[in-house]
Amino acid sequence: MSEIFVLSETRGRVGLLTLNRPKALNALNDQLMDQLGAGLLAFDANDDIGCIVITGSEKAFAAGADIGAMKDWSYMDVYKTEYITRNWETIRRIRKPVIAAVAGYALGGGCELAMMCDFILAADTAKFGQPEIKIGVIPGSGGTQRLPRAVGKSKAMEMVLTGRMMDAVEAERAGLVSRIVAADRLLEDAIETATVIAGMSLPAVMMAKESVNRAYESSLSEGVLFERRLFHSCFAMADQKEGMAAFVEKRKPTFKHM
Ligand code: CO8
Repeated sequence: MSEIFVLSETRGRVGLLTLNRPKALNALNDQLMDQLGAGLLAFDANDDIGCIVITGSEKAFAAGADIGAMKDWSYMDVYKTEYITRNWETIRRIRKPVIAAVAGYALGGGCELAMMCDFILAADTAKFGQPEIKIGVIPGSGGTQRLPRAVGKSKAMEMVLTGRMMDAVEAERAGLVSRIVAADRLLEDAIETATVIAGMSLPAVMMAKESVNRAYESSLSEGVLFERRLFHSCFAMADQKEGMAAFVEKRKPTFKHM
């Protein structure tokens, strides 16, 4: 039986996935990425889950793709089988919100994984970086694309070219993370935030996620049009009727997630 590298549990309507390869600072090997993908897909398909949190350990969210596993690969191994990339794309198919709760190192593929999540909550101990250049390669899972979009070209370029890390304060200032919390509060805070999201109307949450993501992949006018179409479709939802009626009647809404 293969080792369990990702722990999966639920906290109310929140699905929690914990990367669990402590001896290698959660280096992301193929088995771990398969297990993470399976955990994400299971929560996405589970009607009782409204938001997902991915976290690591106190010392590392993930220190990158597994260098030991990659070191002897040839170009043909990588090109023909897409061996290292095939299971990194699963997270992009997840329609419910995914929060990265990052303490310690988020480096290389670990930083890329955090950036693939919908937003990042950082412990004050978090350190982000794309150090691939130091081992003779470049980021391979979106780092050169998502980092400039998050922090701007100049800072992204410096980080990718030098491999230097940024601490939580710099990451927050640059817009990479939504918020910094004390390390001993990170998981609690992430679950609290996820619980707030999971208490909203699920279809509205899914539409909001889809629409914000569209901002990255289209012109402003196309994005605004996309948002407007989704906004219009909210008026076909029972949760819109309930949410607005509850506001007018000065009570809490009871969403049916439909
Ligand atoms: N891969 C494999 N093992 C690792 C990795 C890694 N990325 N990072 C740490 N480890 C292992 C170490 O080898 C060590 O194992 P052992 O105890 O058996 O020797 C253990 O974790 C602890 O690490 P250290 O002793 O080095 O701990 P330190 O506290 O001294 O240092 C650092 C921590 C600074 C994080 C250091 O471990 C480090 O620099 N790690 C490598 C960081 C790095 O270069 N990451 C980028 C990897 S390449 C990449 O991610 C490409 C992504 C492309 C995605 C492709 C798929 C689509």
